Amino acid sequence: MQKFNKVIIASFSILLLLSSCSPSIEKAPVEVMYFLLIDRFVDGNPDNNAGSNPGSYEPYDGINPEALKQYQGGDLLGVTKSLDSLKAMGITMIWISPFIDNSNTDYVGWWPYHGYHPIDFYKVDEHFGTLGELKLLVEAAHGMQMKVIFDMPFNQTAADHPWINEESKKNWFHMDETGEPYAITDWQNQEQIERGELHGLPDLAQEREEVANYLFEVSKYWIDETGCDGFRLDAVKHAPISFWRDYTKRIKAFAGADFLLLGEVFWGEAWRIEPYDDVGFDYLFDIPGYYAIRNTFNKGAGIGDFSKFYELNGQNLPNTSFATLIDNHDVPRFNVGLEDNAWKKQMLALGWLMTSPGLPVIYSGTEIGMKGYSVSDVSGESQDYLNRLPYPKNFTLEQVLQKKQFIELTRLRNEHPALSGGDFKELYKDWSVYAYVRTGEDENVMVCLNNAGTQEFISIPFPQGVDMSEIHKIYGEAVVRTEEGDLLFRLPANTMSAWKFEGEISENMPKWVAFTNRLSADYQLKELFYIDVEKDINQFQIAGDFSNWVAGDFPTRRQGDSLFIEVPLKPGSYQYKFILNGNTWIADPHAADFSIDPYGGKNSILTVN
Ligand SMILES: [Ca+2]
Ligand SMILES: [Ca+2]
Ligand SMILES: [Ca+2]
Repeated sequence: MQKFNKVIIASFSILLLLSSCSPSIEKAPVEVMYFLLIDRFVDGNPDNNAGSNPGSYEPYDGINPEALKQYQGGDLLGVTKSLDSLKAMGITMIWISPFIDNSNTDYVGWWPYHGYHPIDFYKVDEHFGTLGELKLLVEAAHGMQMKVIFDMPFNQTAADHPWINEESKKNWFHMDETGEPYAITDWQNQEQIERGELHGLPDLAQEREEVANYLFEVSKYWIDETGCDGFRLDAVKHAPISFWRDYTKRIKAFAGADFLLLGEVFWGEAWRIEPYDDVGFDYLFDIPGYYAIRNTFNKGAGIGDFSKFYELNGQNLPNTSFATLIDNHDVPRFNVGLEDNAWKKQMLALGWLMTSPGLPVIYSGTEIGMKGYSVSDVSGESQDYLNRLPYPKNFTLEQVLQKKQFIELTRLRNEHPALSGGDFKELYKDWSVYAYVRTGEDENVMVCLNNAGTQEFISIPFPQGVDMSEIHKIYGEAVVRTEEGDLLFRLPANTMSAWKFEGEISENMPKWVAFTNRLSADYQLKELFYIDVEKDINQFQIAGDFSNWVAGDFPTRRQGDSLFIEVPLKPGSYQYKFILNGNTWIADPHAADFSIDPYGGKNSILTVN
């Protein structure tokens, strides 16, 4: 069996933290955002694939990654045609990569399929479609109560933007004292970060009034033409804060307070994002949280570190609402480095995203477990394009099933507003298990994450006044049973589960502090076995070398979908079997190891340390 007794053992030291360390939750609409690269998503019109240069298009054959440096055919019409399936997936908001007209040549071998090399801010790129098709997308999305967020790249232009050769536009770009552009070499120097060239691209001087006005007029144009619902602003830390302060104010004044502004300040440390806390964006990306999620759910770091990240976010950025993510187009996909359990781990990370404060942003392909790559997987100068594979035209059976599981998560988020807007309180954390409550207006949702590759078992005391019979599981496979006023959780490996209940939890919360490892010393040697109930099982017994292979008189109980049996065992190695209905001997399906018995069957093996 799995060693889920590990947490129960009295020597285990348990941290109880009941602090409320949530980020600001003032703005908490029930939304799930989906981010897609237009070129990599769905091809709605093959006629535009080559754009104005046939050399720009090279469909990826699944083998040669070099083709990923070129356009793949996705377009705005493809997004519009996919709205039904996005809606069915629980998506309420779509962030599309920049559609603004990009350079018509490659840039050191790379085509600007991603959209971040603008050549005409007032045009739709010919690969992606027409202004009419852009309007159609927004209109169709609105007809389905979905929002569309445009990606605005305002830090730089394409290397061959016509302004480069215009004398009157010379001071629209940042130069050094000698009148030459320069690269960012010191990433601690904010002036360089703002004025140096990113990826060698001409760097706009947003502190100049005419440049700021131009970018504002461009923004107004797209809002006026399309009625879009917001902007995702690219490379925010690479333009002056004074520009953003002014820009956000002007956009809100023009488009209204509800027009969403999401800023990309790509720093992994909360203190470095702090200067942007009150600049006027509705949301900033939670890059510190991204790293925490990656470290904990991909690399196995402890929950304590994980939780600390969020505490720091709250301390450094009290006014910020976060757009949360497990990955995006600029980093390796979440599953890079994970093997067999990649999907389970990803679902766990997404489970956190869907039950924690913030605006969850899902990178296209996540819902079907699209594989990502690290630089070491394929030789190449950048890993970006390897994490931007074209979205599959047809799903495998596995992907169909994965998408169904993903939908269960968005449904959980969308059907329980406490998960978006509720207060966040930690209930319990140890190395691998994290439990918290989201306290909403009408209901409370309790969530338990088990980041261990083994089944774990924890107990949490419940406050007086909460009727435990009214606790309903709304997600996951964990089993809860009550014992002397405590809730005992059996948490399957690498899973999340959630329950809802009513009650005045905020009032009662201080009483929860009484978390103790309440199990007495003799409990230390008890092992808990269980079997999931199948039909026709009415008696569950165990026999092994610890009982001379006689069905022992051990306490059993039924809870939820499982039957439990408790056996006192001293440290050592044991062989055993389960006995069902007094006569059917079977191996423990959850055993960590097995041996062959004298009759050719299987004995389960358990080692108690
Ligand atoms: Ca196309
Ligand atoms: Ca173009
Ligand atoms: Ca800049």
